[in-house]
Amino acid sequence: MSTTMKVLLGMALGIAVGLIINLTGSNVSGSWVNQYLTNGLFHVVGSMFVNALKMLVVPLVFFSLVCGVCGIGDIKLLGRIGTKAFVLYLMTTAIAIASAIFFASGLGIGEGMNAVANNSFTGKEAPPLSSVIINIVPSNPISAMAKGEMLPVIFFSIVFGVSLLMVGRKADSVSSFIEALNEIMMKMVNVIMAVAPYAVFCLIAKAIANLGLDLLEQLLGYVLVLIGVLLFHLFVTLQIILKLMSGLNPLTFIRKMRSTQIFAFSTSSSNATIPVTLRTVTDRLGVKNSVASFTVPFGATINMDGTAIMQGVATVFIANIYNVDLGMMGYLTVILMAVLASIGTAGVPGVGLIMLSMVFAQVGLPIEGIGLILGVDRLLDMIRTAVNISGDAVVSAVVAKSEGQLDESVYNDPDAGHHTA
Ligand code: DAS
Repeated sequence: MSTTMKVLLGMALGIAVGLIINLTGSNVSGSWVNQYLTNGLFHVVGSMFVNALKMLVVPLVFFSLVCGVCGIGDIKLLGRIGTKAFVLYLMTTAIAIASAIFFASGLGIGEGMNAVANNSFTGKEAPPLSSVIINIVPSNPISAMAKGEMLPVIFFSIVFGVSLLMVGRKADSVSSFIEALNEIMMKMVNVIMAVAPYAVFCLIAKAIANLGLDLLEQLLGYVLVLIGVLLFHLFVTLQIILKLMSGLNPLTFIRKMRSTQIFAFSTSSSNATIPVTLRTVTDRLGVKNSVASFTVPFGATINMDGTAIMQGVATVFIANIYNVDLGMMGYLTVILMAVLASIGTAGVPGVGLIMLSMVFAQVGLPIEGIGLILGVDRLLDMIRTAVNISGDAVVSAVVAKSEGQLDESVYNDPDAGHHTA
């Protein structure tokens, strides 16, 4: 049985057990159910899993970012094409999360729940945006890593990666050592995610036992709004950007990208989809390999519009569930964090959720809120990964067109590259 199915099964069982506890009124304080199950076993297992997610964040971001920058291969590539791609990737991600926060807060998902966070809830106010920006540059990178301050860690990782790239061959041993460590981190994500079905059972059972059917309705709202915003971004926002910035036909793009999106959906991994995205972007969209071979892997590492949308919708949802008013500054910080988090998120299953703990910590939301959405995340990860790679393909086409590196006869030929699709 696949991890996705196991997580869904864990969620279903958690809902059933949680509802039995809630509807039979067994969760009254002082009852053995409350003491040994809801705030006992379920709380302990769920909190340990959330801690394990947080444990991965710093090393995952550092090694995947340094590898992502080193993967550029040639510092000159960071020139015109790299700058265009980098700016467009950040722009599409910022638009994605801004639209997510706009729709999610406009639709008021999670409002009226007034859940009480556990004592682990920091409740700290979101720091003013000016101090967030100043603190991007760490005075002590090791201290920033030790404290899990992610913006400085991301800044240090990028500078370290660029410097490593500039040193060139003399640092080859360091590059391969870091690549090995990055592989280890990817494997560690799989190891932690293998426990997810059991953790989902405990986290959902505890949440439903405490919050009852209302939470289920709110969770449905979260899922539907998130899917709606993901599809809006994929079929409206990205297509407007494609049309306005390259003049290319969006309908052709949507038709030709379908098989690649299905592959991304089934693997939940942008990294695993890189070869398929690369082949589609070159053989079917007509992007020259000299551009695609840089923009596609670069995008798989730093560009995650779908993930940023999830982080925007999830932040609004959890803030409403716990009745926390983030305010405009709070949401601007979320946009900055999610854009930077997407830079640091390698394209493997489940990492978007791991980075969500970083966004929550930055704006003072209870990390345990992740437990409320964990059960549905595996399924949503499939959809947002398809959105992530579509964003990579749009930017690749726009950059290639602007550089005269896109063959429009291939783009407009319905059968181009069909044999290799
Ligand atoms: N599954 C990740 C990817 O490969 C995205 C995420 O976890 O949000 O793009």
